[in-house]
Amino acid sequence: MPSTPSSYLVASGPVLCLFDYTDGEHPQFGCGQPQIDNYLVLSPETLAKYIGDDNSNNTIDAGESYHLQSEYILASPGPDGFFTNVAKDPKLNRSDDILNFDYK
Ligand SMILES: [Ca+2]
Ligand SMILES: [Ca+2]
Repeated sequence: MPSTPSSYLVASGPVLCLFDYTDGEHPQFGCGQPQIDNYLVLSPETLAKYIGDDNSNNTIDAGESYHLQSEYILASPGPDGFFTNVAKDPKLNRSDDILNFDYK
């Protein structure tokens, strides 16, 4: 029986994914966890939440909505200068990040 490849909404490396989070890495520092915590890096978990993964299982399930309206993502950290970290703000209530789609 052939195995089914893993697939994710947001990932990087040898997996099937819609969005490779390394595309948004910091040009000087990369996108590991220390960089996500300290620099202008949008974490894969936060990006998945913005896209519509409300239960954080990295897929769009029944009852969730895919928020993108184009084939690309434009993201700005907004006036505070940092991307929201969904681990610290699970409902994104305090986020001032700006994206090219409505995520709320
Ligand atoms: Ca989900
Ligand atoms: Ca922000």
